[in-house]
Amino acid sequence: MFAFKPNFTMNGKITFTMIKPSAFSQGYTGQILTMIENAGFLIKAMKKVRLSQEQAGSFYEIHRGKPFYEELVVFMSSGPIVAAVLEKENAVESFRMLIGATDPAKAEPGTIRKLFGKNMGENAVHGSDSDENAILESGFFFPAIDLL
Ligand code: IDP
Ligand code: MG
Repeated sequence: MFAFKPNFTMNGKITFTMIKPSAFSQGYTGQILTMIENAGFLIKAMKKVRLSQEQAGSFYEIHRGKPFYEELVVFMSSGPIVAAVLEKENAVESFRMLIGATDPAKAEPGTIRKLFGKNMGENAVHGSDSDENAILESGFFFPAIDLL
């Protein structure tokens, strides 16, 4: 019949992002998506969703036990987010450059976190830190078929 080959997920060409509740509620979604597209990323999948505390806790499982974990889980479930899978060559590193440092105060001028982040927690957007996590995080929100 037809062979399902999600090849693009395996070759460093995808990353995963979320527009966090603070940026979404302040009306920055359009501007952030425009910056992402203007930087050469193709949106492969996207949706607005509200995470439960349980879902947010599970997404950020890797940070469980860190001092900011509870605050992060409460914040990420405090309102709607936009989750998206992005495609570009060298996607993970390229996107981390576009968003800037975790702390908006330390982010380079012109980066998304510098422009739209408030503080270390409410830093406007998420970006995957590795190809492996990009695939895991994309799969948390989207079935593979949505990425074709
Ligand atoms: P990253 O988002 O730049 O990859 P991580 O260290 O993976 O940064 O942390 C995940 C998220 O947890 C950050 O984006 C931020 O929202 C939150 N966070 C990280 N460190 C702190 C902190 O020291 N205080 C409050 N929130 C933090
Ligand atoms: Mg991270």
